[in-house]
Amino acid sequence: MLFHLVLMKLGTVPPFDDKISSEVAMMQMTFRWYGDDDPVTLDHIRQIPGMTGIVSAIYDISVGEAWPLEKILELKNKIEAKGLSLAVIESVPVHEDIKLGLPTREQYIENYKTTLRNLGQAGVGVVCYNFMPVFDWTRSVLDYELPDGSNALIYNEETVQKMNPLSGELELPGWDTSYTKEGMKALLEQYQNVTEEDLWENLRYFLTQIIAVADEVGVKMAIHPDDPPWSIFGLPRIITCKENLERFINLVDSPNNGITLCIGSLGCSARNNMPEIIRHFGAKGRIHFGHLRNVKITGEKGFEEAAHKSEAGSLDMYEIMKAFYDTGFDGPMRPDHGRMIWGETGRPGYGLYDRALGATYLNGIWEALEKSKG
Ligand SMILES: [Mn+2]
Repeated sequence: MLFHLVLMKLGTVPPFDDKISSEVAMMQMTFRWYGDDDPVTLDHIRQIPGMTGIVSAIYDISVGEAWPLEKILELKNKIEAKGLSLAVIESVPVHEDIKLGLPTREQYIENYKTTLRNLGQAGVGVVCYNFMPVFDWTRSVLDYELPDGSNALIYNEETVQKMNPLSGELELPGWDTSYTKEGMKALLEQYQNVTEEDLWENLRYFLTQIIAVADEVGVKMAIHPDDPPWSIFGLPRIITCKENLERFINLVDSPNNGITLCIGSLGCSARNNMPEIIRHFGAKGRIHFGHLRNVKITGEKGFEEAAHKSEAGSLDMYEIMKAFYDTGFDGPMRPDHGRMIWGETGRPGYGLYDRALGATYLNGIWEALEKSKG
């Protein structure tokens, strides 16, 4: 600032020229933060070049309960005190009774609406969620050693298939361990007769009510694709490919019924052409949040998470970022899972260093796209 003032005196810099002037709306680079228990702190995150937004959630409220406004404001204030913004809530989890279509879903849907109203009141613009039965993201190994000595998450279908989900002895990483063995068994049994079509219908029922509230309070809902995008243990999975995403956005035709475009989730299936999918849904204005990660496809249903740079995996990150850019993406985006490098330990996929490198790389591509648009 001092330097700037001196130059002003010399007459080489016009006053007030430091505001960002750009004709296109700006993508916002964000970083996922797991709250006060996260070994990665807001002080770390704010030092990443170009980082302005936080993706977080409230973690001490049971799934299905409404989030009180005071707790949301407390989170927001904590983030803003560090000069960052609360850009996205990831996630507001959907109770299993809603996915199962049980009569008890009504109360959980009401609670979800209350949460959305409170988030809207707090000024949160985007909410990420998923509709995967029982299991969230699934991997077979969390600390697979890559040739360079770094560790990454990988998925091997054989390893996953060897597990019996009804044995009550599930040991795969990344799964909700809050279920008792009996609870998990009972839950899986409830899904025995739930078909993909049933899940679609239960999703439609949920969305019809939720999107009406999102419209009312101005919150963009962004469903996260299933990860990986195929069925595990015979459980239905539906947010898996372009065709199904098209069906999804037509369930409720509102701009607030949108997508978290997670490159690494959809992109670990070779049949998903990521730049094409981004261009298609970006042109319709339905992509509200971007998750950027590279994966190396190792088989029909196998992959290793990789460093963000294109050559490290199977996805062309330049073409992917260009698709976001060309379709005028102006929402939040974040580096997704990173490897563990430089001896860092912590939450698998969510260390500081590799995600920070990813953010910087992605920002670099974006700047080059902007400056070369001619
Ligand atoms: Mn993701």
